[in-house]
Amino acid sequence: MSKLKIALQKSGRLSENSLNLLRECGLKFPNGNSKLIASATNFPLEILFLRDDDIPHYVEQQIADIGIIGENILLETPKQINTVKRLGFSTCRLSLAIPKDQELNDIQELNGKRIATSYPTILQNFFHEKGLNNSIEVLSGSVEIAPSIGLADAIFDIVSSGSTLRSNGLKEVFKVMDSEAILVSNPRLQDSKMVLLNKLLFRIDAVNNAKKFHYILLNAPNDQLETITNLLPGINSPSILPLAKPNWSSLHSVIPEDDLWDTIDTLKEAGAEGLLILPIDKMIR
Ligand code: PRT
Ligand code: ZN
Repeated sequence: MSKLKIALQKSGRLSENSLNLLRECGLKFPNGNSKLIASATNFPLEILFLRDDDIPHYVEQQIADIGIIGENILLETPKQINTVKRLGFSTCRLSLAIPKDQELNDIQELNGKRIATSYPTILQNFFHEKGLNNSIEVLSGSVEIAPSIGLADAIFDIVSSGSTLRSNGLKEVFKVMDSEAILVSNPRLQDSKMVLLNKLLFRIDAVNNAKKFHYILLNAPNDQLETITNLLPGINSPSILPLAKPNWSSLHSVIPEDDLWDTIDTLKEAGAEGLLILPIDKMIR
């Protein structure tokens, strides 16, 4: 049977998260990525370890069928490949930054300034949209030193915690876009590979849905069950089991991660007691 080939970053900010996702999907493969190619032992999948910038080209040329990259890479060098799923890890933003002792009240004030970046296409598109005319200094790395050495007035770069900007005397003044890891695919996959991709996507959804919810068990007086059920509708509806204590029940459901603590407060006010919140490993709706 033909194997689905996935291109992953060999070493960098996407590598560990990408491999972890595959592991959470139940795939087993040799540890360590010192080799350039590895095969899963329990799924027809071959992993190619590459530099992230090369992945879109390999997927477009069908050397790899699918790949995991930062969204920013694809926007910078668009290719004939499909974005199949947003993966929610290796998140960052691409922002404009200026020396910290300067002020910028309006983005229009950047007009005519020199901006250093490794992402000229994204930046040019943004300037075009805003009607700005700037000269762009394209650098392949260490963009943040450009203002201090007199190469540029501002920079456009990836920001995560912001500490690189701060330690180079810069401050973020405008976020142009957010980015996260995405799963991309060649648009012309054979049917047999499509079956494998769909199988993998099903597992990724189960893993990612599980991260958005917790399992909750609680006890409540029967006269409060309706209120509590409305607060915890669960996947379909909660399970309710009678307790040995008269007129009390145990309710099992799922609770979204997003407003976990606010919901817990409301549940307590509604009379819930003995709440247990547990992680979910996989969730299939
Ligand atoms: O060697 P290879 O070409 O494969 O890797 P790379 O060095 O080009 O990429 P890598 O590993 O640095 O980043 C891969 C992808 O991770 C990027 O394309 C982004 O989509 C995403 N990502 C998430 C980041 C960051 N966070 C990040 N913080 N990419 C880069 N950075 C850098 C940024 O360039 C800046 O130098 O980290 C610094 C800023 O970090 P903070 O935390 O100080 O703000
Ligand atoms: Zn790279």
